[in-house]
Amino acid sequence: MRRPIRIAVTGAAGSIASHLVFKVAAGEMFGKDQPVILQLIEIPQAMDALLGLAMELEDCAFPLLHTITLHDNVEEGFNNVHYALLIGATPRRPGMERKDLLQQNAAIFARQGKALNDYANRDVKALIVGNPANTNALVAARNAPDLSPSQFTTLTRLDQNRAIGILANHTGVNPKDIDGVVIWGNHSTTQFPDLHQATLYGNPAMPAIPMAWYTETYIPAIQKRGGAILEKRGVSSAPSAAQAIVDHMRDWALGTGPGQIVSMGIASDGSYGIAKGIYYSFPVRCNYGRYQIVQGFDLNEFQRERLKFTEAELLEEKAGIEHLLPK
Ligand code: NAX
Repeated sequence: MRRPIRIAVTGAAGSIASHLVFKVAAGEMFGKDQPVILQLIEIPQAMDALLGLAMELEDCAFPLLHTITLHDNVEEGFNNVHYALLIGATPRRPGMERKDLLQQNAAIFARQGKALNDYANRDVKALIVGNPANTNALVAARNAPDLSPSQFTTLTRLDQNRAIGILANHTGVNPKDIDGVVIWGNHSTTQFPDLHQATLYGNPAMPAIPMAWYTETYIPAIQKRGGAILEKRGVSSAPSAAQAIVDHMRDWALGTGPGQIVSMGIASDGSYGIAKGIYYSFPVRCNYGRYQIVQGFDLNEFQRERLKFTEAELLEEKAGIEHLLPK
């Protein structure tokens, strides 16, 4: 049996984490032979709910669940963690301006970045899910000077899974026979779900898809899917978000399949002309715990415009919290 790995989860009593922790404890994220220690973190007011969740985890008697620890602060909760899933964030409340939301979350993620820097394992891999995820990741990474910006990533796998699921339904192709679907940019309504490199059974997808359906129905449907689910269910996406987090971390830690392309929000290195440093979703492949941007796509005008549009939003978000970033 392997040695247990330590996984921190913030917002652990919230909707997404309440689905996620059972999947992690069942071995869906890191494999059926990898014991896990769950370090669950909440705000002080939610500690009772967190204790209840921990009791349910215990009641599953998962063989891979080595230990559960509960924390009301990240400084303790991040101690020695190998993986950190940063899900908790301040939600947008009625009447709250977007800039207030950015600033309140910047304060939370600055503290979390510092805590990872000071207490986590030196090789920690962090995934930021709490919104605005891409800008929260920038804040966290900039507050962790002893870690590499590449140790921080953001979730666009839910957008990618949505893009594949809806395409599969429309074409009748099984999701496993669809590859090369890319989400570029911000996890927001400006994201660009790109099918230009996508394949169905290994053949280019674009010739099989009417352009009007792609631009007028498909792209907006992916961009606004979160809102559509909220409207129907009255609660925001949680089981699908938990599945996407499992997919993202599993691929990052254990590697993508042969030739497979996935989308991850990562610190831009300037690839495809995107401003360096912002957390932007790119097509990547993962191997041995590292990821690499897939290079060499020959982007047309339509694609380039959309890449720039979502980049502009991220630059604007960054400008809104720039004064809070350490120099
Ligand atoms: P919930 O409101 O159900 O849960 C959030 C939990 O976080 C609460 O229990 C709260 O007490 C806790 N929390 C708040 N601040 C905290 C802090 N500083 N430290 C520790 N815990 C804290 O939200 P849920 O539906 O679980 O969504 C969580 C976040 O994910 C939201 O910000 C949401 O917008 C974001 N999402 C991001 C997605 C992505 O693809 N990047 C998709 C799903 C989701 O919408």
